Amino acid sequence: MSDGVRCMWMRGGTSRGGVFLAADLPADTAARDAFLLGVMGSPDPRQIDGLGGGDPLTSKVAIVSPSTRDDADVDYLFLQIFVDQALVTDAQGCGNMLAAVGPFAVERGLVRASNGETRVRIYMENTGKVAVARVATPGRKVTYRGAARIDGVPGSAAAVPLEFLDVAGSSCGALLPTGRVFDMIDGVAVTCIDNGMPVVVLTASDMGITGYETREELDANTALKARLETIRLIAGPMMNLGDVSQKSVPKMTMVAPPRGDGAITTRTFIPHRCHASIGVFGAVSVATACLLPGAPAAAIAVVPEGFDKVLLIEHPSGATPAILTVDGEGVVTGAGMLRTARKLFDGEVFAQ
Ligand code: NQM
Repeated sequence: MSDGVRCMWMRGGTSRGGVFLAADLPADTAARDAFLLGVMGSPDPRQIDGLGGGDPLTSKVAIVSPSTRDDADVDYLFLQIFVDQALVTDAQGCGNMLAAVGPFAVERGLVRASNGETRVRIYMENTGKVAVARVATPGRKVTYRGAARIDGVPGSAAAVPLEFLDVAGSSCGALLPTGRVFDMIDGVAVTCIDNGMPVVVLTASDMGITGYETREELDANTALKARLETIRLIAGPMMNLGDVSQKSVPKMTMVAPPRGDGAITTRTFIPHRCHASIGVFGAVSVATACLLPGAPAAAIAVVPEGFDKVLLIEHPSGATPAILTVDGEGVVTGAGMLRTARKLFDGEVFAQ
């Protein structure tokens, strides 16, 4: 048995995973990844010999260190630990685990708490961009208790508002990496977009579904999944992501007209399982696609007026409010989202 490594297990938004100080993990990437696969119990669909939970949304790691940058307090590296493959990827970020990073940084003493609320500037190593998290710190102590609710998480918790600075093209080099608002791939009109997360947005009806199916129904639809993967593998190089067969990006979001008072309904594959809700940067990217004249999503979206817009992105377990700021030309200049987080366990974790 290996020595234990200090780790905080946390829920960030609608995700869950291990949060580590970089200094506590092996410096060698291969040794680090082998250790993390052991922690999660991968590869195994049930992750029975680890803490992973058998779902990509609960098989996540955040690695945090003090930042040497002037514009950030801490650096955050996100790692997706695949469930049923021995794969660890840093090719995507995660805005849900991001919600756990601010509280963690304060708890571990990397950021000094203010009385009331503490701003934590987080450099996201995966994308080279900065986010600002506001952490509730009454009496200079992190609290996870509060009245904020997010769909996909029962109960309420302290709000962790997130603000994203200039995230367009963070993985693909441009908001629209193909230079077009839509492309035809395998006979389907798609928007290849990256406003913080590489996403292929396509209409559910073009894929032969309504877009209102449950996560379980879609996960059982092998023909749909094969078609989505065909499109994804073609889209990857077009989005400057290279061969994406071993990567968790781009995400595949099928959209349909809103059912409730939202802007659009979504079903997202991340990329081989259907998301229980939608990722944070995934939602921001889809919301941005809704604002692009000529994009398939824009044709069915209901978009609010004004320069500061809240687009409710409907998903299988409710809706996620993506906050977008647009300029006079309708170009998205800022984005944000309200999340919550919770400390679940603090201690040492072991891998065989
Ligand atoms: O898009 C899942 C999640 C995510 C990523 C995924 C995320 C984001 O919900 O910023 O949060 O898309 O793999 O945690």
